[in-house]
Amino acid sequence: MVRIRICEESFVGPILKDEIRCPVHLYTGQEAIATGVCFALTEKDYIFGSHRSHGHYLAKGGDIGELVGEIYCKENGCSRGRGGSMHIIAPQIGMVGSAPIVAGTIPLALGAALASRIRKDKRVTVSFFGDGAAGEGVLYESLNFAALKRLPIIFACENNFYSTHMPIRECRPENNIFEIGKPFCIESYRADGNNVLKVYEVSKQAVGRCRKGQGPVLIEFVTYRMRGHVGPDDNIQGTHTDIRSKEEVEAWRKKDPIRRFEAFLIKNKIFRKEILDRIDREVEKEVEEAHQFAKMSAYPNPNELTKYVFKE
Ligand SMILES: Cc1ncc(C[n+]2csc(CCOP(=O)(O)OP(=O)(O)O)c2C)c(N)n1
Ligand SMILES: [Mg+2]
Repeated sequence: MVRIRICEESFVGPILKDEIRCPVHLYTGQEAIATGVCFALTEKDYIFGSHRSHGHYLAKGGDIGELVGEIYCKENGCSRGRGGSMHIIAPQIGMVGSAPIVAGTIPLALGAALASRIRKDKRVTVSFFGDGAAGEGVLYESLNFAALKRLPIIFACENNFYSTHMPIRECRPENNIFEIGKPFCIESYRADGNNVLKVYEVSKQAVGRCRKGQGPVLIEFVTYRMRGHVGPDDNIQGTHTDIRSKEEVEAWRKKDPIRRFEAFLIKNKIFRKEILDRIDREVEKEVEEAHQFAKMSAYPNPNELTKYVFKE
């Protein structure tokens, strides 16, 4: 969680200075979800992300230098600088890909789960998406198909109450995303997405069900993003108080998943504060090195624009 947080926050300065030019959707505040879910998976399992997927990539074990390289659109990035922040991929560790078409990766995840079912390889696939994707028809088609074929897939919805600047109360009559699995007879849960232990607990249970061939699971993780929807040009600092009141943001700041887990660790004498501080220093160094790695690299050669494009 600390690695994700410090890495995400390290982009704010370069975004505001226009050194990072692609749209960047920061995951600050939602770290417990990627971390808790991926901790319940093995390296062989698959995950698919969305436009806000740096955290998913890192939690699955993606290389931090290649992530930062990609966000600077450099040749040494994980998509060789062709994708930028919203096209993050590391198939070697099961991060099969992310893409910004809202709900667009859900049917891709479904296909991966179907492949696992056919191959009997026991892999579990997680599809991460936001509350906004719950307004897209393809999610419901995918739920139906997954249930019908009892596919080993977890639909992980990160409900942060906003889809760009649209509050969920303006686009759903009830804030009840976890209930959408029920008409398809899909085991469905709602969990506190800012409590990493709760996220892990429910994910472990869901992974167990999928592994045993008991069919798909839908989990709604309730959370909040601490930054604006997107940078560099759209309120990266999260201060659109006309959309999200200061009181609302402050109330969620008190539920910060990292601070909460740190308090738990200290209270239960698992870690001392000095150890937590040392982790912060180590990660800051690692992130600094990742930025150096990114800056060292060239931009992709324009003549090689279509080098990795699929051709028949
Ligand atoms: C099909 C489609 N419609 C609209 C957009 C524009 N868009 C980009 S992100 C976004 C909001 C997504 O909200 P949510 O799924 O809740 O994810 P969050 O940004 O909160 O993580 C929208 C509408 C898009 N990328 N794709
Ligand atoms: Mg959202």
